[in-house]
Amino acid sequence: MKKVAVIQDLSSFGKCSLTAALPVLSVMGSQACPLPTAVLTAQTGFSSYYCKDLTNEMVHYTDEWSNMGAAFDGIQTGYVTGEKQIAHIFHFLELFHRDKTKLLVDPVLGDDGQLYKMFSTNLVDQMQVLVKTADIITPNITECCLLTGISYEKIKRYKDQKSFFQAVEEAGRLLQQQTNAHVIVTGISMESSNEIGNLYVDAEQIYLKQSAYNGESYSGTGDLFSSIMMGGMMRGQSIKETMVLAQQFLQAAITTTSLTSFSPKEGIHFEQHLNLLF
Ligand code: PXL
Repeated sequence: MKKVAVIQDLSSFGKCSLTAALPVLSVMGSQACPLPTAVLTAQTGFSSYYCKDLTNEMVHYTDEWSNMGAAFDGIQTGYVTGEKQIAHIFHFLELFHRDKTKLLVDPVLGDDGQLYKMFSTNLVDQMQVLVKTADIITPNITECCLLTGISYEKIKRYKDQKSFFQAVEEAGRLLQQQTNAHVIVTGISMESSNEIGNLYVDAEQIYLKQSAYNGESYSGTGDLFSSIMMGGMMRGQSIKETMVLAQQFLQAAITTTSLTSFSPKEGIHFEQHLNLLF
């Protein structure tokens, strides 16, 4: 059985990070080994939450797992609480990132053109180094802009679809060239559009897949997406094929959620659709 180290926080409410990654990786047939970076009562989009930062505990996982002789087929990183955690991730990678290990970095930094308020530009600098070690990166447009230095406002100013997608393509291509990774730019949508897409870019190809969109931004969808990508890689599925599967899954779960009064910050009703990933 393939083993994936999942370096992420555990948020009790919000259906994101580890609460998204664990069920997805399990149903897709991999063993998920969580390295919890923080424990939160709820994800940071809630008006109030308590966060126990576990930065200083991360080294124990690295040491103990190394002493056990643990090895991973995949390593997945997501939300971090600060740049010190990225330093621990580098240490972890020195020990566990082998030639055959697939490393997925979801550079969780911001949304809607804004760096999340608890993050510093130092963190962006460190993330720029981390993404260069990855096999696959899954930024949204904001994160792609923060990592490449491309202007988010300039991309959003395009009002015709063709120029907008061309500008996103340019940003995705630049990130691909800077990192040499497989890049998927996620959650691409023009203002008031009823479609949302993901753009896959590697050294040879570029592929956009769009789905219907209800205009809401739900907690955890990026984490579910990146976990599905990791699950697919572990099963030997192609990135394109897995990306299409991830979109079908998210669309089904979002449709179910939109029929309820669930608030977007609470996440999506993905549990009853996990069979799509089996
Ligand atoms: O979904 C990304 C994420 C993960 N973990 C925490 C978050 C967020 C996004 O805001 O707050 C704690």
